[in-house]
Amino acid sequence: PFVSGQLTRLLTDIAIAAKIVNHQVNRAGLAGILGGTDRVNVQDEQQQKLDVFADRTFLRMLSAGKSVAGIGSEEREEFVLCGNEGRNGKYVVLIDPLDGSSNIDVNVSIGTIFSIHRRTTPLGEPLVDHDFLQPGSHQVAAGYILYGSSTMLVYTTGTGVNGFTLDPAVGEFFLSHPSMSFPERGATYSINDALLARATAPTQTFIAGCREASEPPFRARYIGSLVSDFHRNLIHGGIYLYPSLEGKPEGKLRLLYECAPLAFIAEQAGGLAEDDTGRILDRVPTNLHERVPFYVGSRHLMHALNAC
Ligand code: P6P
Repeated sequence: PFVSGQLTRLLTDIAIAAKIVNHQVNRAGLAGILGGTDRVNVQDEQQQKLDVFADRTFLRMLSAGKSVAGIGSEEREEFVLCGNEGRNGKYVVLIDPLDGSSNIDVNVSIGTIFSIHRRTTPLGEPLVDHDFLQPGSHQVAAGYILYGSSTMLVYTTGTGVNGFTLDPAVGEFFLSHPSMSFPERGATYSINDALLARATAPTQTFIAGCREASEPPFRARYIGSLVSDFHRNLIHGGIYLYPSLEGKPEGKLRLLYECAPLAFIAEQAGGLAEDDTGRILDRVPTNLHERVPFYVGSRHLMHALNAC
C-alpha cells in the first residue's frame, strides 16, 4: 500500500549508471582512463581514474533522481546530501563505486557494490548520520555489478537473489540467473595467502584443514577483487576470508558498502557472513568507512570455520 515506485526508479538508475561505467571499463585502455590520479582517497589509496569516473557517474545519476536523499561513497570522506540537504527522497545509498581498482590496469574483473536503506529521519528534515549508520539487517536492497567476461547485475530486495546479464547489443540487463543460491557443497577458499601468517589462529587452522582435505580436495582461488571472488563462490560454492590481522584487528574491508551488502546477498542465497564476533548484518556501524574482518560463503564452510 505504501509503494511509491521510488525503489524501482532507484534500481533502474543504478542499472543505467552501471552501463555507463561498463562502457568506460571495457575501453579503459583506449580512453586514456587507465592509471592513477594524483589524488589519494579517504582510504589512503591512490585514486584510479576509473575510480573517480565511477564515483562521479553513480553520484550524478543517483542525485538526479527523486528517490535518494543521500549517498555514502568509498571515494568520499563525508556523506553526500542530495538536493535540499537530503530533505527529499526515501532512500540512502552506500556504494563502493569501483571495487578492486588495483586490478583495473591489468584487465582483471572489477565490481561495484551498493547498499540501500530507507532513511530514518522523516521526509522534509535534513539527513543526519544515523540515516546512513544502520545495521545491515535494515537494508531494503543490496547488490553488485561485476564487470567481468560479461557484465552482471546481481541484487536482492529480501526475497532471494537474482542475476541479470547485460546484452551489449541491446543495452539491457536480462534475467540470466534466477534464484541464485550457494550450492550445498563447495571446496574453494579465497584468502590472500601472503597475509595468512598474520591472521588469527582460527583462520590459520581452517586454511590448514582446507589444504589437507582430500574428499573433496580444495581449490585456492583469489582474484584480489572482492566482487569476483564472492560471485565465483556464490556460483560454485566456497568461502572468502579477509581476516583480522596482527596489528590490524579490523581487517581491511569496509562494513557499510562492501561487507553488509554482500552479507545480505549471501544470507538471501543460503550462505552466511560474519566478522569475528558474529553476524555481519547485526553489526551497528559507527562511521562511514568502518572496517571489519569478513568471512562469507557457503553455510557448511562457515560452520567449519566457526568450529576452528
Ligand atoms: P589484498 C580491493 O582493494 C579489495 O578491497 C577487495 O576487492 C579485495 O578482495 C581485497 O581488497 C584485496 O586485498 O590485501 O589481498 O590486496
